[in-house]
Amino acid sequence: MWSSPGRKVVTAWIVLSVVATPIVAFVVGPLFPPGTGSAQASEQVFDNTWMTAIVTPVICLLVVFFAYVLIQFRHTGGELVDGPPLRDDPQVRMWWIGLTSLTVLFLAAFGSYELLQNGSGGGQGPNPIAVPKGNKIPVQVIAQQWQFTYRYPTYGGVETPQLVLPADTYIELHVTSLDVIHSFWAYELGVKADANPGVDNIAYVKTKGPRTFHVRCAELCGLWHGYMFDNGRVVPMSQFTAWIKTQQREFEPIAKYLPKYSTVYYPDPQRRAG
Ligand SMILES: [Cu+2]
Repeated sequence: MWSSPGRKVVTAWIVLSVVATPIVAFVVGPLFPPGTGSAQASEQVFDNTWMTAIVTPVICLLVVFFAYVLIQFRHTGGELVDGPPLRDDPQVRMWWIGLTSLTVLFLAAFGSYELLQNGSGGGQGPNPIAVPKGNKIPVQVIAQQWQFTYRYPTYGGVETPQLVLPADTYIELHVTSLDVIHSFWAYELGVKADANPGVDNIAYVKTKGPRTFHVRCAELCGLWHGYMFDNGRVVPMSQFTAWIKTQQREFEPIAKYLPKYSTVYYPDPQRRAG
């Protein structure tokens, strides 16, 4: 079936793939971002590891073939003669179409299935289709130029500039904006959701143990976009309960100036009427 150089390329490809794929799957993959700060973050690392491991043999083939071509067709002074064309080789054609189709279809199915598992940490808009089961604590993320504030509707709608979440708990994030487009990116939690004015963008995340995490705006939103960052904290439930009480007390004086909790806000009173 194969000519001798063809066999050499295939052998080198198989050997390289057999060596490289487990290294990618078990050594490199677990180091991928965003780490294991939440259930969704861990799932993202798992998915990215799998998908990278699957494309590793494809990359190995490119590397081997490139190396083969560089050596085989280097200029030696004599006349370079082209080999017979592969274009009409039915076996090459069958393997090429079969393997590439199988790889792409598998990755599409795997990716779609994983996306629908637990919401994957991404914003799903106002009507999410991947809704995790069980109790969830709603937390509203309000973006504005150039900071985030957070409202806790099940704790009297208190609004605070700090993001504190209880550990080992499902959180339902409602992300919105008061002015221009922003994006709420809680890096270590594997959450990224657009914050658009007039939109209630819902994302789910299941926290793990206590930790701090970074929050950044991930959508160019004006002059101070680069300074729109913050730290959030995941704390034990008892500590969270104590913290939310202090927030309620601290922000009590301004509570009466806040609009009633709503999925979206219009700072312009004329628009609020509509
Ligand atoms: Cu922003």
